[in-house]
Amino acid sequence: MRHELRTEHLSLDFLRVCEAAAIAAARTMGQGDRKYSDHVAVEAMREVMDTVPMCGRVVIGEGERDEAPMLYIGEEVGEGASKNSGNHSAEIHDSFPEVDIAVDPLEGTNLCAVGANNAISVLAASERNGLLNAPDIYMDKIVVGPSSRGAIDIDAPVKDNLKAIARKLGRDIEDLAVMVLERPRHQKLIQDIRNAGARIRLLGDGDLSAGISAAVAGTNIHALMGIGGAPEGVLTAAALKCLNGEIQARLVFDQDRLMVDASKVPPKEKVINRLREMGINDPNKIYDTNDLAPGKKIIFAATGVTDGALLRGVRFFGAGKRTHSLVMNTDSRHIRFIDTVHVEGGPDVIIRF
Ligand code: VTB
Repeated sequence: MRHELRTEHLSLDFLRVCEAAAIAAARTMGQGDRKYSDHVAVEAMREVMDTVPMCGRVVIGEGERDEAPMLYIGEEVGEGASKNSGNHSAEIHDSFPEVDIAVDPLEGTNLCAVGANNAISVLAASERNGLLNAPDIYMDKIVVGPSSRGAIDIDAPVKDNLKAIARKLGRDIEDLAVMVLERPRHQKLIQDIRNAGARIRLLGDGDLSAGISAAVAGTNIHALMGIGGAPEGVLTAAALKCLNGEIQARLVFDQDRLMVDASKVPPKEKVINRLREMGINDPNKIYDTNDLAPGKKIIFAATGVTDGALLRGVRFFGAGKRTHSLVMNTDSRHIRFIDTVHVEGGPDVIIRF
């Protein structure tokens, strides 16, 4: 009989998966080779993933099967992935829970390559169909924490949203700090935020960790606004479900609006056809947290690669390494910040507090 997904049980398995990816990526920090950093994170994540007792299916991964050798969309992962390999009987395989997986083994490849803050390894999981199979295109997002839930509207003027957030937080607009990816496409957004009087933290990369920070009080970040990746939007939504935050989002495929290299954005008609194939009939739909992560049982795990607002980066020392992670799920009211010492040496190794 197939077991149902027990989030508490699998959470620590997914922690191991993120830790492995973060350690591998952190080893390459500052080497200036973002592709290599990503590659080692993917390999490490993939390897540990197969030790997780589940029948996993990648819904957000490294790309389509023909462009990604590992963690491609549709790839089956976990101990139950292949009935013919491994040491388990078919009966045991069938008992593993069915899990959908969204991964970003190295969110912020550039950040890792230059040793900048906020690179993380991330994984979200849910029961089948609990995470939107979002295309790898751009997405406009606005993310806020629990206090500002219900106050934002992605179609409203920036100033109105900031006013509403400030009111909910019991402060002035001038006291807000908004995170925005530093990109030419955000020139107007940045100007609008400045005109409204709020403060801004421009990000080189990594709007996923910024979105999580916006949902956690005490980080001194009150919102994330602007256009980043759609897959990152789904992962953010998974985290927000556990943190009671809110995201509103909409896919963006207009080359004029994106102001990125034309090779990065396929023609609009092509994208719309592709979306239709994926079951997305209204390309202008506004997604909320539950549309992006509809799952009833969601697990979210992230490990810091480089230091960040929320998580410390991997530290290496003579006899091992130390990682800092965030692990949470929608079932239990536990938000775990986990500090792990990975001991490598023998019985004389000294463990520091
Ligand atoms: C976005 C953002 C990510 O890369 O995908 C961005 O969501 C890519 O945007 O967090 P550009 O094409 O404009 O560079 C990240 O910042 C890092 O992967």
